[in-house]
Amino acid sequence: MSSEIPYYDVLILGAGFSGCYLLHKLRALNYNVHIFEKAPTVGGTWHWNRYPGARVDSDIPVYELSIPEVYSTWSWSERFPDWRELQEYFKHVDKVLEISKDTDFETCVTDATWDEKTQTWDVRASNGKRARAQFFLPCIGFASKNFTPDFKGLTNYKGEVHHSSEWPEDGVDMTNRKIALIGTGSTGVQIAQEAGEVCKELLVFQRTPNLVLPMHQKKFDPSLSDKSTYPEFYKHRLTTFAGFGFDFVARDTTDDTPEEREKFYQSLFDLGGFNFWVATYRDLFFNLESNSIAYDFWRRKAHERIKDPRKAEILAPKIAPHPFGTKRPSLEQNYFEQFNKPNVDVVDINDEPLVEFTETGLKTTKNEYQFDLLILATGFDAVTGSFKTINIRGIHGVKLVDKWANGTSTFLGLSVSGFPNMFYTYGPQAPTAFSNGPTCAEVQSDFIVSIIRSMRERGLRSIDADPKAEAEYAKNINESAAESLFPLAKSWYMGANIPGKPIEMLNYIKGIPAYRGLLDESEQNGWKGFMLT
Ligand code: N01
Repeated sequence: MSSEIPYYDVLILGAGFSGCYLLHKLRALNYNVHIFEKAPTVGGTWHWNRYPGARVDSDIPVYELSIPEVYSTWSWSERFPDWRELQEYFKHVDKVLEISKDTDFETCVTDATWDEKTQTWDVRASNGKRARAQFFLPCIGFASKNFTPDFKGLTNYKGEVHHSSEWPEDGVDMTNRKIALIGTGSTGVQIAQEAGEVCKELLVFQRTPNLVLPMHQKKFDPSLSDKSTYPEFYKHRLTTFAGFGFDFVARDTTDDTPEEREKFYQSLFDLGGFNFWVATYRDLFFNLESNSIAYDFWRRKAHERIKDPRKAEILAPKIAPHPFGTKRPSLEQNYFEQFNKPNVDVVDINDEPLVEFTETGLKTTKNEYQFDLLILATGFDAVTGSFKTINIRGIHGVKLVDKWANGTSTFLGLSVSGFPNMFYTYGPQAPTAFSNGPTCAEVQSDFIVSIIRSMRERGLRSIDADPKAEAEYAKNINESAAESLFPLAKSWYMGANIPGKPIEMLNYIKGIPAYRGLLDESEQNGWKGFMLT
């Protein structure tokens, strides 16, 4: 091994939830472990997503690491914290776990190559940093490659333009501005709520309505949180479908009478958060008729709040844009109320498609709009896109992007055949988008740590997924999606938001307990599905 190139047992990419957790756990086992992080700080996605209103949609204490040293010394101020508080949380994580000590920041990895001869990964970054490692763990999140559609004439527009995920650190003053917002995903909804409060005018260009759910934000009194209950809660979190600590009920929608249903739906709305999505009837994602009943309730609730019938029909149309919950519902605090203001409007771009940008605004097939601030909340090349930002090459120099060009295949949503000693977290074919982030990150990280430890104990150098096991796993992902309503929505869950991307289910949809069952089965059977040497 060349003396100039640092060697690590384990090299992690990314200092978000997974990266911090893995570093902590592996360091405790005396591994020589290191992180390369693109950002100047710890925090992963929460370093980049600092647009107005950016806020997590999982509540507290669900959305935090289960590491006692971290949670016992930290208090949140709100049920759903915003990006500022999350950045503070990560500073705390860094202080308690000493993440920075073993991290190279502002180190954007461009290449990672498996070296068959030395059985190590050779990893290079754009700032010239390079390292070799026995294990390479990309923990790069599912939303690190943002997406700007190829809008005609966008470069002609002379006003200020920002993509939500590259928001300037100094912020953008939206006061008294004429703002155009494209995109109504989680990000668009959050920005609209902030922009609507201060703008001169806000135009929201909507292609698909967001079937938003009430957040029911509340302030926390730290003295009231009983941390002694946390260990039990974190165990319980692992037993629920989405790792949130609550779960679907063991009834189908039509098992209840219409009156019982109304009461039940209302109780879920009153709880707030994702309860109406993943603590509802168990057939929501599988039965179109049941799903329509949920949609009708949701629509009635929306229409009660939107005064203008034209806007109400665009924001909550009679015909559901897609089965409820098959695109991610965002949590809102006063989204619909923004549209009750005379200076806030929604433009249905299905009714008047965008034609082109001009120097001062944009033209649709029916109108021309003027504005001085354009906000693109147009999302991400989600889940697999993060891996396209790095040239990852496995056995015989095969590129990961080429392997996945016509469809994703992984084993257990954390390894890829032909890419030995590489494990990723919170990415393709894992519970990712259907899981609370820290839950998924910890489940996968614990499995990865067990593998690495077991290999050391057995004196093994390399591990690769068996291609047959991988093919079987990938087939199951797609078969289970085909039995659900998810393929009926054009969503980033299915890769449908990016032109040309294969349409396929990118996530494991059977929930955290079933996923953990697969990991346990592999571990208890001598890492079944893997080949070890
Ligand atoms: O991105 P999105 P996001 N013309 O892809 C529209 C996480 N996140 O940044 O729905 C016009 O959901 C697109 O329209 P359509 C979270 O998991 C979490 O909002 O494809 N419009 C859509 O409205 C989230 O789900 C949090 O028809 C176009 C929007 O742009 C994920 O990240 C906060 C268009 C993109 O929405 C992604 O969220 C933020 C076009 N050509 C993000 N192309 C929290 O936890 C796209 N759109 C709070």
